[in-house]
Amino acid sequence: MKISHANLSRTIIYGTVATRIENSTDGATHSWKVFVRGYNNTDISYFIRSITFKTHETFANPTRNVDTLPFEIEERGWGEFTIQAKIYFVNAHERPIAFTINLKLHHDPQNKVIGDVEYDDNAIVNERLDTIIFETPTEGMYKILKNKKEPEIEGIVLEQIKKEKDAIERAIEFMLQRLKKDTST
Ligand code: SLL
Repeated sequence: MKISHANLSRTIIYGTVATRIENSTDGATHSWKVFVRGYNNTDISYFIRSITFKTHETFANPTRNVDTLPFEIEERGWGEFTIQAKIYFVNAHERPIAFTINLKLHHDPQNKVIGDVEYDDNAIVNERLDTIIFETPTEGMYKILKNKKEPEIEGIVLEQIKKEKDAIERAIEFMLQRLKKDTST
């Protein structure tokens, strides 16, 4: 059975963190990690059963499934690429969700740091915050989510989310005004 208009959501943070390897002998220039975690590193395993990370064909066993915390894999390498991630939920009937994570080994203006946890000064971090919306969850999933409170997002992260939301709203308003103008001429 499914519950409609459940209006439940969960925040996740995902990304990569890399550090340069000095005097490498095996061709690897960086050690890196790809991860999916909770805000402030809170436990997300009460609703996520496992996460599959599909790396690059140049790696041995490119597809790896992680079913215990932390949901991450560690590697060494020399190049950047896009990782395919797929989240499987604790209730096996809940549809898995798939998305991509960009592995970054170099500083880039596109890289973002959410700011809820600390990293080494020289780490190359690229993170995104996202919300999983359970619009019509299975009954089992509904129960799991309903019985547990999400950590509250505070401080600078909350401000960032608000800013982004405001920017989106301004963009929508701008488009609407433009459409109005176009149709009236
Ligand atoms: C590039 N399009 O050319 C990318 C591919 C692949 C990175 C990057 C393998 C490490 C290993 C590795 O780092 N692959 O085999 O140990 O930049």
